[in-house]
Amino acid sequence: MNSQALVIVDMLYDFIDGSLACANAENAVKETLRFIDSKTAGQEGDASEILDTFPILFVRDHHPSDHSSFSTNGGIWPEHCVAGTHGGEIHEDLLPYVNEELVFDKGRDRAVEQYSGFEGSNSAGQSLGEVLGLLDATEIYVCGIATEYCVRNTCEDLHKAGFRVKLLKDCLAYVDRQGHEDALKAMQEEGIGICACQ
Ligand code: VGL
Ligand code: ZN
Repeated sequence: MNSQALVIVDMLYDFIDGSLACANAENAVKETLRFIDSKTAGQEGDASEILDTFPILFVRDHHPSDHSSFSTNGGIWPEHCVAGTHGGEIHEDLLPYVNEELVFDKGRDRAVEQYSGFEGSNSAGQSLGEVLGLLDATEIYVCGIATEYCVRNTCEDLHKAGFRVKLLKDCLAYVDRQGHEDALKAMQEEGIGICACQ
């Protein structure tokens, strides 16, 4: 039975080297791969066998081209992560770990901003919380982009839902360094675990 899982939030090209490129993004991807290697060290088999014992779930910002969060539509962000574009794709180095049933899209409705992975759903219509429950995961590592927005909201929802959250602080990228530090501090005060991971 699984008790641990990893949730990777929005490690998508627009947040890495695209329209909303965040600080430390390339490094965060590398550190995430290092973390996965360290968690699964000594295990035989390919990525799919690794996923049987250590599930890895992906959250994906997935907007229509007229999403209300885009500045062209009165929102605060440049156009980003439009469904079907390169900018909305998961970094290629992580693709060996992607299992379609464990990908949760959010922000699909043009009228609604969704920062939390909890608001997304997979292709079967299941939510992140529901699938983590089905996997019997209780301790959830989280990494991704951006600390202040989608990572923070996802961690807070996981924590509220009763999961033990361990945020991997070296595997994060952010819009603003101070905003990142402030978000880490606030999350720690809320009872979310912040860990160095290696
Ligand atoms: C995000 C801004 C807009 C995020 C998503 O993933 O943190 N930030 N959409
Ligand atoms: Zn977005």
